[in-house]
Amino acid sequence: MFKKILVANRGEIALRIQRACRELGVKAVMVYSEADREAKYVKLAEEAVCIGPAPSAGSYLNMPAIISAAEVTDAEAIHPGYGFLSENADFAERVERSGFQFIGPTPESIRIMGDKVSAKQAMIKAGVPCVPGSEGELPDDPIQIKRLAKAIGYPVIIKAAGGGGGRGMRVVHTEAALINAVTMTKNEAGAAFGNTAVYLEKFLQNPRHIEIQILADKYKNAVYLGERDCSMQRRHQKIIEEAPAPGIPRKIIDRVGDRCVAACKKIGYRGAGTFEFLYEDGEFYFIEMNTRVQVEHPVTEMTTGIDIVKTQIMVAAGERLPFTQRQIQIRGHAIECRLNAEDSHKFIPSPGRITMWHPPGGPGVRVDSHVYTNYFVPPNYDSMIGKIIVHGDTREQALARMRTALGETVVEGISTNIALHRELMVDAKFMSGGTNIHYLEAWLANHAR
Ligand code: MV4
Repeated sequence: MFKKILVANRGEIALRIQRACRELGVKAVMVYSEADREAKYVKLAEEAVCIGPAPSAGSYLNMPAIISAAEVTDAEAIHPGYGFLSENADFAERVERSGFQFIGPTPESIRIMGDKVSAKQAMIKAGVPCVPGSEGELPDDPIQIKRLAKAIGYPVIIKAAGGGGGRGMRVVHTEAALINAVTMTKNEAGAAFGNTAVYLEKFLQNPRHIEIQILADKYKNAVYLGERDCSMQRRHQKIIEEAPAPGIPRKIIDRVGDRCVAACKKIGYRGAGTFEFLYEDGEFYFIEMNTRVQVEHPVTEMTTGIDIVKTQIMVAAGERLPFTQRQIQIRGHAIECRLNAEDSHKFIPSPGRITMWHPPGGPGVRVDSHVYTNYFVPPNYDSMIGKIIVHGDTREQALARMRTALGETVVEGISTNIALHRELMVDAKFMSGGTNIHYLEAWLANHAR
């Protein structure tokens, strides 16, 4: 095991990784920007290094500053968390060239999955079910493009190879609109990602967003830890996640989970990863893979009892996965509500000083948050201030525990989205389970204030 690792992130995930290090007996070096001097995990750290000014470009995205911090503190490995440099193949490469272990997959895996065309081609080859589409970059010839779209059937969606997470997409309903839409998407993609490659897919109108968590070691052992339902989102920002996905038969999950594991073995994937799928009419369709730990990892930790962050560190250190697929059981139901420093209905960010922080507690309640009373939420970063995660024997019990937890939570001094979560936890459709990716935006339109 490593003696010391550097945590190249901020906020709740920095604290989460620090906690995993403590449990493993690994020293954690925290890095922070000038805006994060007062962060809880910096105060709790045995070692912390300031890596630059508040804007991320000079600090959490500053590769030389992060690598220098690892050098001066004698860290052996770097955990990138999520966001920032976590899915940057060049960063992973520079980390390893400087003699550190990158706690994540190889730069090559990150690069393949970062290009959505090569990711999809790798998945098709590995037998993972994908959305019917162009199976590669679109050709330039308009006649061939039209032929492809006609074969797929309208509506179709044009996606940029360099996009992902909702960036660089355009839905097309008719052949008359097709070529202009391809040209526009290519131009935007060139400007945004420096890559004009686009591909075509059948547009699924009312899917759910279901993802499969996997863990793999360096010896081609891989397991899946079940699924998460992340359909409750607004503008590609998830706000509630849960596991298991309501109403999806276990045998369908197991079938797709097995395909994900086979794909990991085939591409030599290592570390934690997530296969994102759209789920419609009983079928799974791969869309993207995330090569990092995700915000919503705790719901899977609650239903499997497996510590995903600890396992990431263990496999990066060269240990074998400490469990087999047969030993992984899904128990009960978990729900996560993301707490954001923002207006509950208008979603305007609300940074500032938290004058009162009273987190919930009790059986089956977990709070992952770096904030405290008198903490100042800086305006420079994502507005998420923490997550409340509950576990119960059944979905009904988890919902009841979440209602109680949200009722206990007090955040004063800034606006938060707690009121929205309280309303959604008593919404009849959400309570019955299985709402699709459009549900929250439609609900908000009907609950305008
Ligand atoms: C789609 C789709 C429908 N059909 N692909 C959006 C984010 C990116 N990861 C992929 N996205 C979508 N791809 C096909 N073929 C609908 C979406 C989509 C979406 C997906 C997941 C979660 C929320 C979403 C919101 C709008 C659109």
